[in-house]
Amino acid sequence: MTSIGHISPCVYSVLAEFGYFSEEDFLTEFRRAGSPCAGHVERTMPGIEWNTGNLGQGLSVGTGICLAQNLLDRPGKTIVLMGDGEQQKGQIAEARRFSTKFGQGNLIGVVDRNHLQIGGSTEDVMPVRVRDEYSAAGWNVLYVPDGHDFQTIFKALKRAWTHAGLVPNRPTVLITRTVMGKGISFMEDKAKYHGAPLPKDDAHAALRELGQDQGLLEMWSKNRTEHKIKGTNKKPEINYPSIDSGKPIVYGTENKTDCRSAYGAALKDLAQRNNVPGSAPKIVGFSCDLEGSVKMQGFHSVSPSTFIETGIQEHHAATCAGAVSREGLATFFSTFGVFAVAETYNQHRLNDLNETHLKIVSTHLGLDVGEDGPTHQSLDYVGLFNNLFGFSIFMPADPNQTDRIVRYVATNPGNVFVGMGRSKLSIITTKDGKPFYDADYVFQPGRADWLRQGDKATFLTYGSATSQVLESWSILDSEGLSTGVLNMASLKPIDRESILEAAKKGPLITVEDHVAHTGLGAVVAQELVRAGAHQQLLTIGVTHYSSSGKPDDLYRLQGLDAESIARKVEEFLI
Ligand SMILES: Cc1ncc(C[n+]2csc(CCOP(=O)(O)OP(=O)(O)O)c2C)c(N)n1
Repeated sequence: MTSIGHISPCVYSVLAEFGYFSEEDFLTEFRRAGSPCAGHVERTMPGIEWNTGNLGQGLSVGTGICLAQNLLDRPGKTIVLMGDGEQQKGQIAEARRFSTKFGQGNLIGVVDRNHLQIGGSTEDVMPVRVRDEYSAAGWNVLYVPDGHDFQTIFKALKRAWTHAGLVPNRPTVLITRTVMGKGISFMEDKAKYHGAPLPKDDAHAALRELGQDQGLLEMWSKNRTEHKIKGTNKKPEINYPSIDSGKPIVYGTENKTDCRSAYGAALKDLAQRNNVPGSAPKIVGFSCDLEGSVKMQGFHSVSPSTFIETGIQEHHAATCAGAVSREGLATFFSTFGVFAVAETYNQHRLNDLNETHLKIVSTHLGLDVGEDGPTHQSLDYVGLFNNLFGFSIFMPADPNQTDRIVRYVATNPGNVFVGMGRSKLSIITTKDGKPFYDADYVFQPGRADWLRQGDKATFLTYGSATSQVLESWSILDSEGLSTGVLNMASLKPIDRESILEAAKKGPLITVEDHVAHTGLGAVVAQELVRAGAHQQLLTIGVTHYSSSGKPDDLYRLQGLDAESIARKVEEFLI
């Protein structure tokens, strides 16, 4: 595992040497459009298992692989190569603690201690006491004074591998002292050569010092110009377990329940069926010190060894969980919306590039968070996850739909964001008062549900807002205004056909507990324009940061309560 993705020329050279691909492929395609041979190591190339480049995430990936190895009783060790400037990243400190807590004797870190980074000396840019920090986190620390001497490196690696004389069940790090640019006198220890291609004269001088043929440079330049990019990407294999989805839990209309409790109950049931004592587990759950709030206690109690408490280390948890999800384990990552979405967006982006199968189930979304106030009211989850090409977005409208969605995502590979609010909700019913999402309901991505039919206009909504909209529908219905209600629980993929079907009937009204201009309203507007459908659209959502307070009061202040929605719709339609 190479955490410093920018050393791709070095990694590709070694892989070419070992026959993973030809030297020709590497030297003619490196960093060129359409080629898998990217500027930072990417798993499109044979021999690479994880795309990196965003520094600080690789150690978390290594801990994830080790965790899966230990849970599945798989032999082997994971070696993570890191830079010394990279040690400035906070996520590495998170990963260090995690690895110690989980007794990862199968993890070996290697730090390339060249004391240089882009801006110059690591001591000037931002000093880090690398050895002390690993030691303080409980790691075995081996110092390699000459990181250019293969025998010394080999001995240290062997010792780390066999754990000879080291504290057992603890990860080990090798701090290897190196000199950047080693072997080319004028480049040694000079930060200005970091990441910059050599001017032609310098390149010739370097070849001379290395005793290489001077014609090499021109030859490969010519080869590159003449070469046609083949663009042959390695096809990554999907490693996802077969999961028994169990039987749906149906919540009756007599009580209000929160979606997060329904998530907790479904996850516990899935664990009981799939994590059977005596055989390899299939489901893992990550929490970031919010086990009770995200309702993971049931899962924890029935599957303690696969309940992974990471502490308040969301960046690490997001990456580590992503890595675990690629190792044949259905992996859930749960925390509040602000931490599961905005706080860890870049980690999820890199997970997505790595085609993980992460199930982010986020509670506490929207103004529905209530009294915790604006810092905790996540309002951008649809907008942000809509940027990540591989992620699906599902927002259940009630506990019954939550149960089915959680079972669906557990049984299917791929990255998904499942979001919910905090409050207890009424069960969504049919017009005659029966649970709409009953035992026969099967969740289908890309399919919206007509909760109510009407001919003057259609509401499009999802998640916690659905209950408000159904109340608005009743108000308008009692006043003789016939509207339809579409529950768009699958926001990505979106049900284009239902949107256009609704647009044929009359104006559309989107209602959401989300920033009004980046959520469903924006998606629907795009779909209408794309299809050339001429229809009016009213977007109702959150328009400014709110305050603390009861969700109903916060909704009222932003015109998102049932009465205000009904009045806005009347005004809009008249
Ligand atoms: C999160 C992040 N910030 C900034 C960069 C840009 N960057 C690429 S390499 C580098 C310096 C890395 O220094 P170090 O870890 O010491 O590696 P080395 O100097 O040995 O190449 C930086 C800042 C990045 N890739 N990722």
